[in-house]
Amino acid sequence: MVTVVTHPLVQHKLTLLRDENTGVKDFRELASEIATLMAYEATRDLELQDVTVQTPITSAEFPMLSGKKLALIAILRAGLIMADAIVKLIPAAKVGHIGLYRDPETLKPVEYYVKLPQDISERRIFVLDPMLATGGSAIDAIRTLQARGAQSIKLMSILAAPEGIRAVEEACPDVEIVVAAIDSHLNDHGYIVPGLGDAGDRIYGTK
Ligand code: U5P
Repeated sequence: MVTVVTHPLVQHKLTLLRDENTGVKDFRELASEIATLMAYEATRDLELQDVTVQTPITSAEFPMLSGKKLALIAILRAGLIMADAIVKLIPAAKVGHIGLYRDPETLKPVEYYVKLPQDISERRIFVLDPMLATGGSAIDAIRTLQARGAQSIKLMSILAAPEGIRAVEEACPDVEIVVAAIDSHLNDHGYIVPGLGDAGDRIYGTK
């Protein structure tokens, strides 16, 4: 299942994010804000349970989050910005990291770092990577998580290519995908068109 977060605030901020004249500082702020707004949508189905609260006026029942705890899994390095933003909204979430780089020749992901919360099988997991291009990185990260017992996984990407969506849907049919936009296609170098360029480089100013 794919959810596109069409909220006007998200779409407006995404347009600013795409602009090549948007500098590092604004890019980071916008990416964080978009991730926060997307998290609002991606967590819509969290379970609630009533608890008793004493207000200054009276005692009554009110909803609080219940059920499974959350884990945010950042795909390094661009996913970090999303994890940092979302953990502010959900401070009880644990954060894991999966380090992948894309081989420039084969465009296939190479895994170089994995550090995950131990109780990953009991958590609702949000895999975070701002760009879903070929889908290779996301699929690799999802398989790594599933091999360690992960059951409930959502993939959150700010921008996706149709190729990446199809690849994840095929390889991981149980994984829900939440994006802010689906662009036209991938170019020969695996970049999303029209896209926003290399998310990691734009966040960290490395190009
Ligand atoms: N990536 C970008 N911009 C693009 C396409 C890919 O930054 O237009 C980077 C992202 O950092 C992401 C990875 O981590 O490549 C996703 O590639 P893929 O494995 O989905 O092809």
